[in-house]
Amino acid sequence: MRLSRYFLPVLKETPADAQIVSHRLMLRAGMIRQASAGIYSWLPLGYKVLRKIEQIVHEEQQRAGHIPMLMPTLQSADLWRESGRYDDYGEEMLRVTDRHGRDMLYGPTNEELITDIFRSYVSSYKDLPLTLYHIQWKFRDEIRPRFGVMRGREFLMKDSYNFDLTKEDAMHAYNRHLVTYLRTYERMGLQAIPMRADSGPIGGDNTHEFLVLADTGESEVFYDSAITELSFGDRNIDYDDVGQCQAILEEFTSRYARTDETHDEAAFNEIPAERRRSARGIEVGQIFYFGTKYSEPLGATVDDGQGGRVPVHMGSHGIGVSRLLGAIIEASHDDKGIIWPEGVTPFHCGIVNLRQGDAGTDAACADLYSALVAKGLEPLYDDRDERAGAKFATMDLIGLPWRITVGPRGVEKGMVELTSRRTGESEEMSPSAAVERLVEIYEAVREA
Ligand code: 5CA
Repeated sequence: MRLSRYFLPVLKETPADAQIVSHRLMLRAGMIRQASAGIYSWLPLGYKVLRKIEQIVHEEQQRAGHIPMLMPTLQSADLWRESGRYDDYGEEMLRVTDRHGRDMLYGPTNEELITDIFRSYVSSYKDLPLTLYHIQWKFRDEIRPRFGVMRGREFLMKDSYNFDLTKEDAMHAYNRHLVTYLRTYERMGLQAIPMRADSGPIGGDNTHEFLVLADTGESEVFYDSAITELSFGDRNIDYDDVGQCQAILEEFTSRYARTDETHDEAAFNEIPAERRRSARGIEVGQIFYFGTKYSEPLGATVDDGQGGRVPVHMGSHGIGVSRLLGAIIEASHDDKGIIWPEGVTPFHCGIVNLRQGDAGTDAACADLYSALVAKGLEPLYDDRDERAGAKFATMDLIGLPWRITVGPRGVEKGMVELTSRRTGESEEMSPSAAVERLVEIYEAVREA
């Protein structure tokens, strides 16, 4: 993409109403624009990152055998009356009436709708286990939408739903989700710690939230610092292997880590004092096992193979896809702007032409651009007639992890400069060496 043809409305001024750094940077980098309180338009740069995050979520869900589908945003109130949640959900649910006077709602979550689909088609244990998921917009009429995409009213969520014959099978689905989440967040350059939490309006006793530690996080958390040394890394997982998934759950949840709702001071004080931490965190996902809470009232039963019919055991598992943009920026930025991890960057690298209009640098940039595209990489070429300082500032603000600078002196020697956004270190090399280096870097990311 050539910047002169792109739509990147960066802001010079720091928006006064944005309280946290990720919100400020998303506005300044022209990624989002507020449409109304807690509701945002995704401008091209923000939309690109959102799609990258979705892609990683899809890949990791499908790797574990979970099946993608899509349910609507508007739901009929009748199903929610059947489960008993229509009244319980309270003012966070946006209720609407259609022209026929039928009660509808903008879905805050999808347990009822998916259970209705399940009961309509599945009636035998032979069709289990089954895990379906979608990535869809949700609406929660939050009393205080704030911090940009962190606490929106409209937000994008990945929600999966497992259907199993027994509690044991459903717990395997729970553990399997935990494993997929560890991998998913690491691919986005995040450390997200599973913590014991409260289940709120979704229900059930078994639940973990995934928290990214950040001073601006809305959740208060307590944990054993030893947990931050764990990393999922490059493990080969058999998602059908009950023992393997269970072992990973134990490895990642055996240390004390809880949100304030379930915090237990006595248990916390058993951790050696030097490892006790209280901090703030951003909740980027939550997994639940709630048994037959929805299958029973909605009559989602299966033949159990022994002549009886039993309600299925279920769980639901969410990832805050749009919130993740904010979380990643909170975890990865400096005073100049965003620093995207390679896994989610909107463009693989920037190209800065230091002397636009000069035949030599223009031609070198055009060649470099084609060479990168030929290798499947997507560069953002700043071909505007701007000062070098302004071009660097824009690149630093939007946070592409790599920048290639092309200037007249370098071009004479057949050299360009490759700069890491994270370390600020630059290296002079030939254009083809720069392309090869980036190919290697992004191949390693793709394999992750
Ligand atoms: N049905 C379950 C799991 S699918 C559910 O709704 N879980 S949840 O309430 O925990 O939401 C899942 C994730 O969505 C949260 O962990 C959080 O990352 C994200 N989320 C929740 N509310 C908001 C919000 N107002 N703005 C942005 N993201 C949100």
